[in-house]
Amino acid sequence: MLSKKQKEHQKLIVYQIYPRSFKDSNGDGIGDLNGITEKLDYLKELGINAIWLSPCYKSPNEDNGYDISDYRDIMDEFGTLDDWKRMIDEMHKRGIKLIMDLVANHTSSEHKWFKEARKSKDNPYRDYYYWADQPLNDWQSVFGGSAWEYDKATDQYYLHSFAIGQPDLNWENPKVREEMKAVIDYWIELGVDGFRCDVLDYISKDFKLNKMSNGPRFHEFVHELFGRAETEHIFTVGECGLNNAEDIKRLIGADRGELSTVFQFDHIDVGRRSKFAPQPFKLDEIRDRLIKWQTAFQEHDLVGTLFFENHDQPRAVSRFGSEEKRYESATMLAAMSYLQRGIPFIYQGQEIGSIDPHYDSIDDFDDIETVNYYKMNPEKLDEAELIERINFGSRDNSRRPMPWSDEENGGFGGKPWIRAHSGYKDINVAADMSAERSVYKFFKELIALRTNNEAFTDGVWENLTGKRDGIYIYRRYTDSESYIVVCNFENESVLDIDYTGECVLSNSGIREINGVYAPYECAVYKQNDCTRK
Ligand code: TEU
Ligand code: CA
Repeated sequence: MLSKKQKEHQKLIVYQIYPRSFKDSNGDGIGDLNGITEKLDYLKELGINAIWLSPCYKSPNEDNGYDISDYRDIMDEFGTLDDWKRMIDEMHKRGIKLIMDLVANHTSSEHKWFKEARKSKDNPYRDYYYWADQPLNDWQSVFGGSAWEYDKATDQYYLHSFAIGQPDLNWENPKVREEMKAVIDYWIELGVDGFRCDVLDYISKDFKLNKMSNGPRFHEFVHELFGRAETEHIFTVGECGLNNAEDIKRLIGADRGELSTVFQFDHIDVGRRSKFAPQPFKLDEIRDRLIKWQTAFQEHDLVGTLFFENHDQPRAVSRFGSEEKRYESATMLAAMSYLQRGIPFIYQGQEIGSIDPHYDSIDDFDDIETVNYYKMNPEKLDEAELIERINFGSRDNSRRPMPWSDEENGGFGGKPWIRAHSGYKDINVAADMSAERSVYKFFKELIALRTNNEAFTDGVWENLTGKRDGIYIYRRYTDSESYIVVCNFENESVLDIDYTGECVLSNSGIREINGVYAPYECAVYKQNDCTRK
């Protein structure tokens, strides 16, 4: 049985905003908080009820806000704390919750703690970070190169799991944990409803077993942060690379006082053993992993997350669907994912079926991981091939300014901080909303279907796929309602699917019930037989 809280969480429909690229309200080319406030009616209309806002704190932007120099204030380009207060107020007025990004593993090297720490070995802030005379191991930074950076002032190395400008906090130091609790409480005081916790499993390292994340004190630290009266009502989702149901249960089990849920990447890691190099894969493999985790979470009374995209990932249509059959695959992927058991997360632009853009020059990219990869060129590729790889794997794929219309720069605002999406004239909010086959409209219908029927929020999930390739069929049901979701995720027709009933959602107009599914066709049927197993 799920707890009351877990049941509430299953009703969330979260929309992720990458603020730099969402809406520029004052024409300086950078998305901002007032821009978000302007667009709340658009989001309300879509049907979402929570927003995860990627970091909006003060930052030198080496990693676009994931390098924080002041946890308690707003980045200048994004506005002021007053703008933020107005924004959250307007969200709450519309019944939309705000989930802030909590980057607890590292600060910016421009944070006052680090500026102090690097001054001298006996500085009171020294132990807020990891220092050593020599690199303690051969750990590699996620963005390339050694994770240990030499710092001249004190002739020692410091640890950074990500960019050089993102030194890792030393969570073994109780003062660091106190600081982070105070940060959490500061935002709770100001009314936030939750936190998405960036690379949370990195906060405990295992120097003995040589693991950068998920070290021996991980659960203890998370419990210390979120197992408190102050955080009782707060929704938390951890970005954690856990890959086994028992481990996940230890983190998000209802009785643990740790997190509400986690992001796992198993399903989208298919076909991408390396970030920039395409690998052959079959969508059946993704389907099988979805089934595996649906089964495990249900068995263990856990609530998971449902997503294909975020600000680190390519667009799902380009990676898992078909750009030629954009409408069909964008909508099918949405149905396939979001009607399952768990909490849907929609990434900005996904609701209009965005695809990956394309550019010919490195100058049109900004992401630190991409730029590092270009500079290091680890496989010594020629320029053309390197640029192709970057177009394939760059995190900028999903970080282009949100195209609101076909006006200059997609109606985003001023000349954007990063080149506009190469395809904004064709794919933009205004065009999609008024199209006959509108991805937005499908998302809206799908969200309404999910929101208004308990079978999807709280019902049992049952796999009906059988042994066939190319399809995913599942049922969601309670004692009083039952729905069958049929997804053909291949670019081929499939035959002989005999699930029928009243068709309540489909991406092919009104379905004739003939058992044939066109490429990327999906349909949801309401059934009369609701027997709970
Ligand atoms: O990303 C965490 C991360 O570990 C990587 O898995 C991710 O694959 C990375 O983007 C490489 O492509 C989080 C944030 O989501 C990301 O935007 C930040 O850059 C990173 O943490 C550091 O804070
Ligand atoms: Ca702006």
